[in-house]
Amino acid sequence: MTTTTFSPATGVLATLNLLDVTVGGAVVHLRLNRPAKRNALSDTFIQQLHTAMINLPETARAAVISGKGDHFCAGLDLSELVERDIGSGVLHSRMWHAAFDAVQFGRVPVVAALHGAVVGGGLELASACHIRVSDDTTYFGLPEGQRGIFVGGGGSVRIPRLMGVARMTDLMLTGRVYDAAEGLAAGLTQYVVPKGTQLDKALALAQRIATNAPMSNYAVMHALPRIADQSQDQGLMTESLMAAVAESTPEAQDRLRAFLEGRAGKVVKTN
Ligand code: 1HE
Repeated sequence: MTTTTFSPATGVLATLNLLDVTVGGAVVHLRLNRPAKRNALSDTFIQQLHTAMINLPETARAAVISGKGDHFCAGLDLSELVERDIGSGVLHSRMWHAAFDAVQFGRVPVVAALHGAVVGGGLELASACHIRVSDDTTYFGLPEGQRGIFVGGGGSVRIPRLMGVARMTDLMLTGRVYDAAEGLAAGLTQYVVPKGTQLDKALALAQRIATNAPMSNYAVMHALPRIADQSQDQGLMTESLMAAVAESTPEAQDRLRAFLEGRAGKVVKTN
């Protein structure tokens, strides 16, 4: 159980009705707030998520995204799709890309706290986060095939990087649904915890992440996925540049000195 007190966010974050944003120290908690529609992602919802991600408080060092109600997220709001033409379909998908890029490549690492349905665009959102924590009610699916559509929120780019093309193809072609344990084995989620404890676990991880040096977190968020997309030769060069930037910050030097002087924690096994 987290002991940090969370208070309602101020400024533009307080004006968002589809996201309930609270702040506890260096951690921001964004809760999807449309439980009657299973947190289905309407255009306005996506815009508000984008707005939130680019307006996190200066003091934020990590964020958690969770969902209100019995499910994390039922994906795209299907009621808005029915009459979309080709041009607006492209723009709609690009709007999702911009919002989810703001999650993945924003200022702070984001932990997804998952429960219930994590399907379609809900899985696309979860895959834009940096770490996924699921409780044992969580299930993962990509029902786009049954709805006659395709992923459009970056899922074809991000989800294969977690679970591989073959598994994603299986989910999309057959309508197969993974439970939490299967999601863990496939790489869709990094933690599975007992029912109802996913938010506490996610907040605890976020609090731990928030204690890292910001430039180390930045390197993990921004350099690591790009290096993974580069050739070995280019990746090694990018790594050297990023490493030099991170280790030359005063914060890194203070932390290295603290370890050498016996003032920093040792590496211990935690869950
Ligand atoms: C919705 C949506 C939605 C629920 N768009 N309204 N996503 C899907 O294909 C998943 C569709 N949803 C479901 O399969 C189920 O709703 C759930 C398994 C997630 C939850 O079931 P349940 O029994 O708890 O809820 P429910 O009774 O099905 O839904 C409650 C209400 O939410 C109901 O509305 P109401 O006015 O009748 O109360 C539902 O219509 C509404 N609702 N899900 C709109 N998705 C960028 S491309 C991304 C592509 C995709 O995401 S495709 C996958 C879409």
